Amino acid sequence: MLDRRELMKRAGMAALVTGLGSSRALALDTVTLPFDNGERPLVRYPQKRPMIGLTSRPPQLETPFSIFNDGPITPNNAFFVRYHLADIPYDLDPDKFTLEIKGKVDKPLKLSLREIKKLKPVELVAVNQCSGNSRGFFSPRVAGGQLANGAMGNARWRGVPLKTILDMAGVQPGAKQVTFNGMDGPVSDRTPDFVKALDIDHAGDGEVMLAYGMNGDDLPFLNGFPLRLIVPGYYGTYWVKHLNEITVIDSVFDGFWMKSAYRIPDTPNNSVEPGTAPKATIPINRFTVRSFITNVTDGARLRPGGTTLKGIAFDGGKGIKEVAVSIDGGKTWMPAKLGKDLGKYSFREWKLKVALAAGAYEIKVRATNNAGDTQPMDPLWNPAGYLRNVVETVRVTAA
Ligand SMILES: Nc1nc2c(c(=O)[nH]1)N[C@H]1C(S)=C(S)[C@@H](COP(=O)(O)O)O[C@H]1N2
Ligand SMILES: [Mo]
Repeated sequence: MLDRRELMKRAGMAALVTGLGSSRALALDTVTLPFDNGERPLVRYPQKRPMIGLTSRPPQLETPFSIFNDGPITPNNAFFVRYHLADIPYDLDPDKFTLEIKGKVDKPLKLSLREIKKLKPVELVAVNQCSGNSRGFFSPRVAGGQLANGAMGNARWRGVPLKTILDMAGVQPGAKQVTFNGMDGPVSDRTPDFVKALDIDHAGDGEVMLAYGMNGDDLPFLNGFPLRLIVPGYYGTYWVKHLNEITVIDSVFDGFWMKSAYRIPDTPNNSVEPGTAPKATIPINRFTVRSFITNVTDGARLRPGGTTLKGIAFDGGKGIKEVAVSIDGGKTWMPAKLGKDLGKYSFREWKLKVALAAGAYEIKVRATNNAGDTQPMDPLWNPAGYLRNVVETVRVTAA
């Protein structure tokens, strides 16, 4: 017998499938992102509030930036969506879903969602950020999705450590990497399937996680229902959605999405002279340090007097040590007050009260992590438009 909760879940899923599969997303309005050709439709998808639409097949949705001012956790219905391949498993049945673990293991496994949920759960707050977040601001411009700053989000993930499952399967000596494949696929067989890999030690570090829960709910379909990989501190490209196949291998994986795509220059700060190509590249890995002002937008007019500036900062997992704010274009800096620590992989809120006499201000924010890494005053450049972390500026007038 199905209980009420289970029935409701299935009805919800069915509605979701029809919504996504047959009708097209509803365009509501448009927004203009602050760079050339920045006009975007605001679109509606099941389980999502109006989002900034980048592409529709597959759906790619950016979070409207104002959401980041509401709190350090990004709501599920506002969390960005990124896909590469248009064949998305809209009709997947969570009761039939299985995760396969195979390759260089003693005991290949096939686990149902129910079996995975019976294993001891862990929870972790972590930022997911697309490698190309903020790519639209690159100058000179680069090819790829022209995103503003909304291809990131912070959630409380619930699931099981990947280590638990690797230990159950028994990794064999000589294992080098683990590959991850999800249920989505290419529509043409000339497009390589989306498969990502992590080194065996990283995969088994106890932090990399198989998540089925997000902010106290199931994962939204478009964020990888029913199971996705969480790679804390690492760019979203590794966070494989609709994950159903894990393979332990004894070589370095050479699939397209590791060997050719998602590479950064192998230089000291992973940047090159604008407009040039790097001699050597490595796979993209941890986030650079970033910080944003969330409660004042560029071009805003404020009342003279006291104003509390507020925002968020994050990094690739050392944790944020300090956030400094300048209201004079970077000449002098004041330390901001950090908000509650939700863990070293989370957004960290900051705020600072400043006094603004009538006049024009160039407000900047710069974070430093516990390893001493900080943000450059001038943007760094790489041909794929990754890793953007220049000190952000908003210009306001008090009048
Ligand atoms: N199965 C699958 N997983 C995927 C992708 C994909 O195309 N297919 N894209 C990756 C990339 S590049 C990013 S940035 C994140 C985005 O996660 P989200 O859509 O939940 O925000 O998913 C990752 N996982
Ligand atoms: Mo991404």
